[in-house]
Amino acid sequence: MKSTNQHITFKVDKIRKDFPILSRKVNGKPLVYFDNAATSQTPQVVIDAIVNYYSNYNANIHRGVHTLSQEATDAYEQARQKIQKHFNAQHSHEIIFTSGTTHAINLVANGFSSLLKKDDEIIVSALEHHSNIVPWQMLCEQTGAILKVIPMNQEGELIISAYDKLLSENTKLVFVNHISNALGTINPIEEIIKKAHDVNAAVLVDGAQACPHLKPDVQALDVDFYVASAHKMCGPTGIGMLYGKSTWLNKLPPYQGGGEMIEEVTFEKTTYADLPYKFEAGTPNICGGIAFGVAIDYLNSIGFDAIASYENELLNYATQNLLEIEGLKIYGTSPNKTSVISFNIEGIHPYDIGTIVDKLGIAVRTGHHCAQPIMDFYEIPGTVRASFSFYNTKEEIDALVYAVKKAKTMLL
Ligand code: 7TS
Repeated sequence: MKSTNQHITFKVDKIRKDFPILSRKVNGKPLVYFDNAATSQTPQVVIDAIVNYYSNYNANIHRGVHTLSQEATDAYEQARQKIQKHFNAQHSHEIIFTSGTTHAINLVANGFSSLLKKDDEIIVSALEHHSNIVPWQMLCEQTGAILKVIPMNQEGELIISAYDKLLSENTKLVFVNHISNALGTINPIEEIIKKAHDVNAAVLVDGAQACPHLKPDVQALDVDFYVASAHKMCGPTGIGMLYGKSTWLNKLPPYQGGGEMIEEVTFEKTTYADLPYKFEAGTPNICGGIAFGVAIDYLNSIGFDAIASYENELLNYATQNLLEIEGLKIYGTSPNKTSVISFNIEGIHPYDIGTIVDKLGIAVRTGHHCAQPIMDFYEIPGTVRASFSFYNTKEEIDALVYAVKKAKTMLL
């Protein structure tokens, strides 16, 4: 991301007070939370929204004439509209609540099982999280479609010239993440979408890692499907969303059958509800949906330009300081990346570094990050991943650098 000087006005001390968990200690040290790519922390306004829901208007939605049910229904549907506005979807019924990114991807993959035939081609990228690989492999097994992979280079970028060669009139679907969870690379999704559309293929973009850092405009992108999880965006777990162009969502069959998703049921034939309810069988995560809307309001109150600029500052600071440690190698060196640093120290297993830095209160993720093909590409078992959010500080990065140096001295 491009650097600007906007961080000067970024009031991180004030922002940190919004997050109660940031004042706790871990192993006797102040918590340094650098596992934001796995899940973000929750600001008090979101916690309050959850408490308020269960304290004051907990009820099932879309079915009761009573006041509580109407209040809950209104709040849930208002959250859908907030999400629509945030992603600039044309219609609110193009926003489907799901339990998260994984659920949203499986919903689309399942829908395409009736639209694909043998030898149709599906393209994924080498940078995907397992949740954007395995559902498509399952779909290929069911339909006889063929999975092709856009390769990556040493910097952790997709090789677009190879993508050009994979595209053909047989390509029906392209799936790519907006930002890689393991390396932080920001993929050129505008170009990927445009090229797929040139051969009439549909595109699903996995925005799980992008949405905490930027504000996607689904109409400007002209993307067919865009998916995200609230828990990486300061919202709660168990809720996420699928954006789909209504033309596509109308074509796809329902994912699950049950209450809420029907128009009329008889034992002879059932007709399905209109969008979005066709894809929302059963009692949804009502409180989660409402809290997701509050999390989006919170992020917008800080502002995505300010977030991107400040996080870029943290990324540059951490990159420079970590690279001063001899033997430390960073994986994912694209100039176009977000605030994720995946690294190893020669001769040390990532798990051992993770364990020692945790003793000093620092939370990082270690392992393959559900992106084994990337680890296979670099021929490593995994990495240590530090992922920064707008509530992190340079002092916390200093603590990480100190802890990694200490781990190195202990382990080598
Ligand atoms: N896609 C990407 C790019 C992700 O990073 C993740 C989760 C998912 C999909 C799945 O999201 P879920 O909310 O349905 O679980 N990524 C990570 C991670 O990097 N560390 O823990 C979870």
